[in-house]
Amino acid sequence: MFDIVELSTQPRILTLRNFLSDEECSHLIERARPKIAPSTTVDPETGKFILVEARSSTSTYFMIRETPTITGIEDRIALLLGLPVENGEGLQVLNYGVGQEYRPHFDFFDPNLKGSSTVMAAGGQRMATCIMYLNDVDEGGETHFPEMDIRVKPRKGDALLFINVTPEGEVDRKTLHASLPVIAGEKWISTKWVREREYK
Ligand code: PD2
Ligand code: ZN
Repeated sequence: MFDIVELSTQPRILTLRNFLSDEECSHLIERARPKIAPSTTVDPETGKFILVEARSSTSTYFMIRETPTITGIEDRIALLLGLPVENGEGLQVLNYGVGQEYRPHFDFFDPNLKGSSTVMAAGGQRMATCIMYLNDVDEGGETHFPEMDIRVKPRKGDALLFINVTPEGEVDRKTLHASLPVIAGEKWISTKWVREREYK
């Protein structure tokens, strides 16, 4: 079983110590490695996927329940959140080399932006984010919440879980977060974004 440490109550931010086993970490890295490519983000104006300087990592994704190991991880996240596996987007795997980062952003879709309705048509809002650290980073690469001055050092097997909406159901702008540049070594993570409804 993993240990849960609360970093913030609102927004709710939890670290889950030893959430993944070493085997689960290497399963994700080895299956992602051959297919990683420069990361894209959603263009807030058009809702289309675009390449941006703000996200310099390379990445790939899996289908939900793509392998028995992935199914095990997805079941655990679903149980913890009380939301069905079907609400999850496929796991993403990201790799950051030295100097690569993910600048401050929100994981929720901003209701004020034109492109959000396109991406929200399938499954609605991104209620929760679960970032899983797949390796130890020699230096840098912390996940940073600048509005709350919270920094989380990547530690192999740990996960970071946070809720992107307030209890009233509004998007929570205090969840602004970034991946600080890697200074030495490399960083591998896997992200699960969980929607309000079934994601199709
Ligand atoms: O790699 C991270 O620490 C990170 C930081 C911010 C990942 C994401 N966002 C994400 O995948 O949304
Ligand atoms: Zn993010």
